[in-house]
Amino acid sequence: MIQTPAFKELGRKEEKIIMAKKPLNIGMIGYGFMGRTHSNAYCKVNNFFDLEYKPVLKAACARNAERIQAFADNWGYESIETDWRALVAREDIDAVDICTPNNLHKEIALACAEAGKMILCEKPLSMNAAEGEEMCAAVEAAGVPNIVWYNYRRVPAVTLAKQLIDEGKLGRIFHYRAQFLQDWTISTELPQGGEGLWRLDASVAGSGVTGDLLAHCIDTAIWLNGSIDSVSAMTETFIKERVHQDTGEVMPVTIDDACTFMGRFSNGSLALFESTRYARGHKALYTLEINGEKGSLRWDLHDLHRLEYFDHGDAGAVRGWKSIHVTDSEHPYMSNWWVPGLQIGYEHTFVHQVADFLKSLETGEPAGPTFRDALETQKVCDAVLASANSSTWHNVG
Ligand code: SOE
Repeated sequence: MIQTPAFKELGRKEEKIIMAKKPLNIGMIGYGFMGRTHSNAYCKVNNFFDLEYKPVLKAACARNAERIQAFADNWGYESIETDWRALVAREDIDAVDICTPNNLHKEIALACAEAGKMILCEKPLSMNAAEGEEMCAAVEAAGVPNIVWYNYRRVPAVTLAKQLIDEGKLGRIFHYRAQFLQDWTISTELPQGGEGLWRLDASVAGSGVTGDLLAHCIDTAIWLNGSIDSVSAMTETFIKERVHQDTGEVMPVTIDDACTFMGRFSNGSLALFESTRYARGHKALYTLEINGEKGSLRWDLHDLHRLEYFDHGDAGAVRGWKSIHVTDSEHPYMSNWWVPGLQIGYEHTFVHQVADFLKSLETGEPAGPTFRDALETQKVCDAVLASANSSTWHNVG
């Protein structure tokens, strides 16, 4: 263990706050984009949410000592490790945040469960459902709190959609439509695999857009509209070969660049989902629309603080789509932030997830999505890929 200067400089004021709360010692494995969003959330959560627990940034871990030290210094982690096994073995770590590429999730999660550590795992849960089953069995046998970072559930507008649906405002649901569109892999010059590009290597990521983007859409959909029973999918790999960063050789691309599927939910409604990294002009356009007997809802990540709502119960002359600016103190999570009318953004969804996770430690009521919830999403992803491979309908399960 190497102590970072940031910890040594910790002011007396912060020490007092830590002592007044129950510390939850975090061990972070990974330092990429998600390592940053999660670290930011741990730092902010107690400033805005009244909770018994306070995350303490105990250790950050990655193989490259210089880079993980820089990451640790930036976020205020007390120490670093260069071997994740050493981090998991440490007695001063309560909860491990798995922010590694997907092919390491299972091994680390199993070790954490065995060591009795809580786990906050980056999405998708695993490479496939078989791995996810093992992970669920391990955390459930060990009885350790666990959660997966499907953050979009906690955009206040999406949480409001959940409330409206649960209140029966849409009535019987007929259609659920979702898209996640990006355009960052269109260039044929882009290599695959290795640092920063492991999402393009199926042996590390498990799949392409299905596990990376559609998984978000599926998690939200199951949460809002219940389970998906069967799917019919197609995938495409538009660029068939790319240089692999690790070997320098041109190799076949084995991920799905685009995936579209239709399906049936258990409640009888129809699903239509699309994700791609080839939608020129779109960077992270996650949209969803739900149509019910009494009303419809529509949400768009590029305008994330708005929820569009059509209420068929409105008087005919004024009936129409309304755009709810989800910034009022009565809206989900918003009373913890600024004053009505002032919006929040992407990073706050991670703060909400940490807040809910810490609350769940107080109440003993698990915060979702647990590993078991995320396994449902994994099963749908598996069925989607199997369906695309066989060009036939597949049941989920
Ligand atoms: C991929 O580009 C990515 O960063 C995903 O991995 C995230 O889960 C998604 O939220 C944004 O896009």
